Amino acid sequence: MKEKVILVDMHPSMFGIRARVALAEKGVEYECREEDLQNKSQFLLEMNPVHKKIPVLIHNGKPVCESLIIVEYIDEVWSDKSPLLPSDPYRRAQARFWADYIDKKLYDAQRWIWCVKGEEQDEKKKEFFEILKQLESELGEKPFFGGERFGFVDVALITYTPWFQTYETCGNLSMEQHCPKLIAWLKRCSHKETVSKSLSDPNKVYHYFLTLKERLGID
Ligand code: GS8
Repeated sequence: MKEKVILVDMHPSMFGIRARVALAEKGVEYECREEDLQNKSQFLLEMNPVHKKIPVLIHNGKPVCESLIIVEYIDEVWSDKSPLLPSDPYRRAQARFWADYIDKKLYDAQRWIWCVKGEEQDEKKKEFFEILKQLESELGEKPFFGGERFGFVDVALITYTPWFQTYETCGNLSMEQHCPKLIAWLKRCSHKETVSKSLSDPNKVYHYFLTLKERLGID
């Protein structure tokens, strides 16, 4: 049977990137449906009635929601190529731990760009870099979080990297100065075509950020 794969996505957003990278790693062809989150389609509401968020992967008519669950699903279904999660149960648990850490800690911490100013912003920024330092320490001397190979944690974290330029502009800072190991890791990841073609353009991300800020009335 010919596979039918659809990805409901919205380009400058973070989480769709995870599904894009995983599908590219596996060489899966798919149809991308770009969503307008200000005017959600009936299709999105039907495919993700609980959260009503992108990304949603629809495989032969069946929807899968939540980006990390989508990545695991892709890894299991197209298991013959480029494994993302380790086969060893302990290493698999560790990979899930770090991906969960990224989702629980980093998403909130990077929100300093949205609303807080002055001392509060400095505090939040400090927390943000502490989390990135923790991730650098987990990376250690390995080329990728997955070890010699690009894997699940790399996919989980790569989604934030098109926002680095926005963090730099908003915080008047250099990501390379704060976390040189992560920047070197990002360069290694970007050498992979599966990654470079899936990442959002940082300029478009920054433009999207400014538009959204204006719409929300944040200065
Ligand atoms: C988060 C998805 C999400 O926030 C995941 O898939 O990992 N935990 C989920 N999606 C956003 C766009 S990305 O910023 C979204 O769809 N927002 C629409 C809304 O909140 O109404």
